[in-house]
Amino acid sequence: MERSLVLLKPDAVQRGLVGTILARFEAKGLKLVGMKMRTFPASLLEQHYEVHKARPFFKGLVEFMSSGPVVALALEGKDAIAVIRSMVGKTNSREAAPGTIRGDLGMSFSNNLVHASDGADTAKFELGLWFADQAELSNWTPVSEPWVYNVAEELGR
Ligand code: FUP
Repeated sequence: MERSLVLLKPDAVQRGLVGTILARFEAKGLKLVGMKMRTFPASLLEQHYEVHKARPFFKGLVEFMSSGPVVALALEGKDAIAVIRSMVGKTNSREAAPGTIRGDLGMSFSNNLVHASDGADTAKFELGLWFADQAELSNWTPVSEPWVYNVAEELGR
């Protein structure tokens, strides 16, 4: 099982799309293991987007992401990182394929509703940053798990 960090950005919260987006992840079969909502400090966003520090859009991106409440999610599943990235779609919502979150719900490049970890190393770094306290993460077994996955083939039980 893999874990990924997902952020529902200020535009998702302002547009009342938190439930709609979360429902897609739940319906897919991803397990919610962490969730919190807050207006996070710019200092956290600067660390989160450190790789983009030298880019011209960095300042605006940090300002946008710290401008209002964000919902941070930790989601778990088999190949969760790649599965979630495919559900989110291309960065520019206008180019994102129909059926993806950005493709179905957005029209903007920068106000693109969601962030999702893009690889194993990034996920580890981002989960450590946003859910530094392990007590904020829930280890639990959904009753649906043996129906979401094939027990012998995918859960190895
Ligand atoms: P993504 O992985 O799809 O979230 O996109 P990136 O990590 O490449 O970029 C992070 C965020 O910066 C994007 F969600 C939107 C914003 N961005 C811009 O505003 N302008 C750019 O040229 C590139 C990214």
